[in-house]
Parts: sequence; structure tokens; C-alpha cells
Amino acid sequence: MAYRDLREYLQTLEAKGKLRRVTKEVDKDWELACITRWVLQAVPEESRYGLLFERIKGYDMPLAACVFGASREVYAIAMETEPDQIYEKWIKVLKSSCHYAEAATGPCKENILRGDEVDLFRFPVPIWTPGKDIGPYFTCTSAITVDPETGRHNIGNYRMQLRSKNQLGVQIFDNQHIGMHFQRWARRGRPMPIAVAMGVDPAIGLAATAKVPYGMDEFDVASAIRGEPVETVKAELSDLRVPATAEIVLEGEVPLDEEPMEGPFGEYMGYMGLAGPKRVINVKAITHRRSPIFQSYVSQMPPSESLVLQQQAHGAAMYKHLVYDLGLEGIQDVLYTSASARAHLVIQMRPQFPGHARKVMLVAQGLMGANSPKIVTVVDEDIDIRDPFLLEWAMASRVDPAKDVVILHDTETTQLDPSTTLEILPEGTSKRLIERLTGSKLLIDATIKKIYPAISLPPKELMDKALESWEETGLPPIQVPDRTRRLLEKHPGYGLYIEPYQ
Ligand SMILES: Cc1cc2nc3c(=O)[nH]c(=O)nc-3n(C[C@H](O)[C@H](O)[C@H](O)COP(=O)(O)O)c2cc1C
Ligand SMILES: [Mn+2]
Repeated sequence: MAYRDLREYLQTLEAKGKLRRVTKEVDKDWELACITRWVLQAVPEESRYGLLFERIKGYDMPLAACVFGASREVYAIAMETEPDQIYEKWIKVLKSSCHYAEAATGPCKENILRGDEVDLFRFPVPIWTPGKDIGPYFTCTSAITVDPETGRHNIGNYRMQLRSKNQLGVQIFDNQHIGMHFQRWARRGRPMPIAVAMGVDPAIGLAATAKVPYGMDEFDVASAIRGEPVETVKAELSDLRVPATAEIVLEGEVPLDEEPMEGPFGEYMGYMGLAGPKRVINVKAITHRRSPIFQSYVSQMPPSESLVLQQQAHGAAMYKHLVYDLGLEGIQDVLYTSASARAHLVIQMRPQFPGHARKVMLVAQGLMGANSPKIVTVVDEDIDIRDPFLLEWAMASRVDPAKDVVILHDTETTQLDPSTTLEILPEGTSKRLIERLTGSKLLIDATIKKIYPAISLPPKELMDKALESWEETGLPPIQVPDRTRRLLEKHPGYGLYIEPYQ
């Protein structure tokens, strides 16, 4: 059953034990970020939960954080599936054709503010890296725009700086869909109409943080995730559709001629993003529900909510490209590692011929446009790619660096990766030059490529037998790790060799 809105979703999350309320009064300008940061830094992903800050000093609005992406498990609840079914569900969604619905009105219109009544300071917008960020940022922003040629909606999540009571700074890159829309409006000489929905039903939030192929109407994508049409209503100031059950909707325009400085702002790779010229949104109307809930995503230093959101959605897109679009054989699973801020992609596969793994990693590094991975590691199917310990073991024991590592020079990079961009970021660098920087790629073939010695664990049969009478040892019970279970299953026998390309 689809979630009707954020409120209904939060009830479900709480019932599943994955939402905690913070009842202490907190200061949104430093304390809220620090408490959230501690939860992300200290609570292991398996037990992580979303947060509802009930009392924010100076505001009467609660704030929900990490409620869509505290962990893979929380993401699965938001998507109404199981953690190991997320990629398959995404693939089903991208293949389906579900259309959004149009309603005359909805709860998001319970309050309508225009002109002088518009005041963005009404919302408890936190400072996410206190002491370093320029100021408060909206981070959960399903930004709705249309391609003026096709009328199809894009929904994308882009962080927005609170600049004044009616102006936001927005980071629009040319190669993101919002940037493609902006250029199309600019060619017509017209400011781009925009609506920013906040506190939406999770299907919309997950669509907005995923890289969906350009041209798909993302209200349709969100409808496919829900399995039922998203209800939309007309915006007050434009023909844009907005989600009927959103907690808050900001409406306005991106003008063609304004590019003031924005930042510094703590970025998703775990470093400060420096100040630079960015676009703005002039907010001309706000509509909101009665007693709205303010939602934020938590990005910045990993582990973060924004990385879980992108790890799942980008992982699904990469898996779809490799397995379904390109029909590459032997691929079992893919993973953007948790710490790498989607820079490191690991592919688990069953190589079927010499050069197979190398072919796959060469293809994968070039996919996903500006979001292509910087490092690709390929491992065999006996390696549990969700376990960093075993990944490191494979790299240590199956890689001869001189033969198995490929470095590609002068490849596309992201300007948010300080390792490739920092040297020319200082002031005076033109925006065009920053956007055309190149970096490099590291590809590691950590699969077995020749007759190899067998692993030095006792055979499965004997290991299992020892477990059966574990109690008699007098030792405390043990939990068999997934990685060991997998290794034993893939190497059950007594032989002294492993033969590749089976
Ligand atoms: C919290 C958060 C903040 C983000 N901020 C930006 C941003 O400012 N600019 C940007 O291009 N992408 C940003 N992203 C990534 C986009 O949401 C993501 O690339 C998405 O696919 C963009 O939508 P699009 O594919 O329709 O362009 C952010 C993601 C999250 C989770
Ligand atoms: Mn898009």
C-alpha cells in the first residue's frame, strides 16, 4: 500500500522501530547538526534510524532528518521493498509506464502565502557544518521544473542556500537535468519557473535523488515506485504540477541574469565546498499544510543520508546498464562503497574468459555521465562485496599491481572532488574552466585469473560439523558472518586448486 504522504510514512517507520524522537529543545544553528552527525558517525548502519526533532528553539515546526536514507534498510522501507530487492524494484520502476494523476486541490494548499507574506525564515533551516558553512541550507528539495519543449517534469534534489526572506541560492550544473532545463528556458530568453516541494511522500524523494534517464516525467517515476499515481495539483503561479500532499511548496523563478557568490558549504565527499557563483531562486509564493513537518537530508561527511540515497539509486542504475541495457554476462552484484561518496564502484562477477573482468571494468567506468565512478574494483562471486574486510582481502591476495591495475588519464571528473580540482579552484578561475576539469580513473581487476591455490579454510563439511556441537565447547554463541558463509559455500570441497573461468 502506497504511503499517502510523509506523515503516514513516518508512522510506519516508527512502528518498525526505525524512527527516534528527539524531545530536547535544540538549536538549529549548531546543535541539530552535531546530534545528527553523532548518530551517523556512532551508530552502525544496521541499527541506524531516522530522527524527528520535536522542539527547535524559536520555531514551532518539527524537523525530520535521515528518514529516507538512514540506512539501506530504511531506504527499503521508503521504497516499500526489501533491502536485497532494491535494485530489482528500481529496474521494474524504470520499465513501467505509470502516470501521475491531476487533482483540483490538496492539503498542500491549506495555507497560501504570496508577495510580502513570503518569508523563508519561518522554517527551521539548519546550518549543517556549523562554523564553516556560509549559513542555513535547505537540503531536502524536490525541485520541479519542466522542459519547455516537451512539458515533461523533472524532479531533482539540489541543496539551496537561504539567502534572504524570499531568495535561495541554488547549485545548478549544466549536466544535471535542472541545468538542461535552465538552458532551454534561457534560450527562449525566459526565467525558469520552479517549484520546490519539501516533506513529500518518499516515492517522490527517492525519484528526486536518483539519476533517472533524461526525459522521463519524474512524477510518473514516483508513481511507479508507489504503484499508484502520485496526486498532483497546479502551482499557484505557473502551470507546474506539485505534489498534492507535500508539507511545503515554494514557488518562484530562476532569473537569467543573477549569479551571486554562494558557499562555502560542507560537501558530500567529506570536505568543504568553496564559495563560487551560483544561480538563485526568487521565491514568490509559499503554500503549506497545517502544522507542517520540515524535512532535511543529511549530507556532508560520510557516512551520510545523501550517500545512502545515491548508493542505492546509482547502484540500481549501474546494475541496470551493465546487466539489462548492455547485456554483459556474469555480473552478480554492484556496490558503491559506503565511505567512498560514490567514487568507488565494486562489481561482483563470475569471469567466463580471460579479459572478461577487464572488459567489464572498462565499460563501467564510463557509465553514468558526470556521476561515473573514479575507482572500479572487480571481484569474484565468492567475495561478499558488502563486507569491507573481504574486499580488502581480495585486493591484497588476488591483485598483482603491475598487471591488474589500469590507470586512465584525462577522464571526466566531478568538480566536487577536491583531489582533482583543488589546485585550480582559487579565486579568479572561470566557471567554464572549473566545469571542464579532467581527472583520472583507477581500475582494479581483483578476480582470479589463473590456476590458484585453494583457500586455507577447512572444508565446509568440517566447519559445519564444528558448529553443530558449538554449545559443548562452553564458548559463547557465535554469529556466522555472511562473508564466511559465502566463502564456504563457494569453496566447499577438499581440492588444492581453484580453476578460473568455470
Ligand atoms: C542532500 C542532497 C543534495 C544534493 N545537492 C545537489 C546540488 O546542489 N546540485 C546537484 O547537481 N546535485 C545535487 N544532488 C544530487 C542530485 O540530487 C542527483 O544527482 C539527482 O539525480 C539530480 O536529479 P536529476 O538527475 O534530475 O538532475 C544532491 C543530492 C542530495 C541527496
Ligand atoms: Mn532527472
